[in-house]
Amino acid sequence: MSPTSYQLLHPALFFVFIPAITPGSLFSKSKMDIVSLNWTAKIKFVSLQSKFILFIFSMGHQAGFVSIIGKPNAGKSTLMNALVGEKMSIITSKAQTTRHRILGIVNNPDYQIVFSDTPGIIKPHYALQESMMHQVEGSIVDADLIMLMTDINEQHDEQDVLEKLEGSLAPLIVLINKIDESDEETVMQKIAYWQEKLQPKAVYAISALHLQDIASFIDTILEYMPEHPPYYEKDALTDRNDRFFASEIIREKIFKSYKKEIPYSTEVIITAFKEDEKIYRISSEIIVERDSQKNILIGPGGAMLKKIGTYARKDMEEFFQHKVFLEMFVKVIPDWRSKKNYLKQFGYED
Ligand SMILES: Nc1nc2c(ncn2[C@@H]2O[C@H](COP(=O)(O)OP(=O)(O)OP(=O)(O)O)[C@@H](O)[C@H]2O)c(=O)[nH]1
Ligand SMILES: [Mg+2]
Repeated sequence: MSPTSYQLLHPALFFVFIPAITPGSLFSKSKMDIVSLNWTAKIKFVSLQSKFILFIFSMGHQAGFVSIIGKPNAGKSTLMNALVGEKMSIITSKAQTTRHRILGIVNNPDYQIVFSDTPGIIKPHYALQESMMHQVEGSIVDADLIMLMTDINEQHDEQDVLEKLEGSLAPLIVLINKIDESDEETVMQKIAYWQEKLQPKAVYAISALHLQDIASFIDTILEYMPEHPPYYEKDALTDRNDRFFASEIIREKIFKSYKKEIPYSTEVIITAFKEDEKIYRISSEIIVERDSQKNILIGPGGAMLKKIGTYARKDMEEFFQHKVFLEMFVKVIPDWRSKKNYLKQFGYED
């Protein structure tokens, strides 16, 4: 989110605009003078006040955006979940699991760090992947700090990732992930490689899956966070709603239960989400591209779909801490991944 859009959301706005509309209420002595100011002067007055109030709000408080980028399957979502301490993003062993930029927010009385988990960087082949790459680009533009995550087993073919970083002025940290699958010598070689290749602010070798010292990780990130008031409410964990998480939970089960083609041809839409006191009633549509995929997804006598439904419902009950009744329907929309009108309808930006 850009600082401009922040100003539209932040409660400080009310403090700024109320005196702007009725300046006399704050400055009774010079009421006549202020009322007679022309509009240009008023705007300048508001702008100065707004800067002053933002300054007061930000004193001693740090806030900023941290973008986690990298190739598919590097472990970006695993890291964000570990840092936020909640399962914000779904994780599977398949590449291109994450399709949206998802914010995970870490709050403390003195700071607010807004992490962006992003889709893995690839060369896009269809409109869905183009939208995924636009989301990565947006997160780079917004970033106060970029964390480039790379898998230690990767063979240095990260050209697509490096191209995305061209022109970015944000400080860069490189994270070499999955060191639990490697040895010390390789780790040292990779650290030297990235240090020389990008001259980042720092290179860290980590295992996102077994992240030990989250507090010192956060301290490191704070070195790059500017003084700024919080961008979101201090109890916010994410920008996404319950419908989004419900659809992601179903998508995760599909990614885990089927081989190559089905997961990538599938989208999940939540068509109804009714929060009754005793039970959440959730209806969903699973979209595939062809009849043959629909048959595979449903399985003989509906067995596969039933399995996915049970598996997803249990996870939802844990996530929402509420009983869930889940309905699933499978629908075919030929080539939906290449059709911009459907992508927009499914929540993918241009
Ligand atoms: N051994 C090991 N596996 C890891 C580590 N971090 C993540 N993984 C595994 O790597 C796979 C991919 O992890 P994700 O967090 O989904 O990766 P991602 O970068 O978000 O992937 P995309 O969303 O596809 O771009 C999963 O099977 C994780 O369990 C790690 O530190 N060590
Ligand atoms: Mg991911």
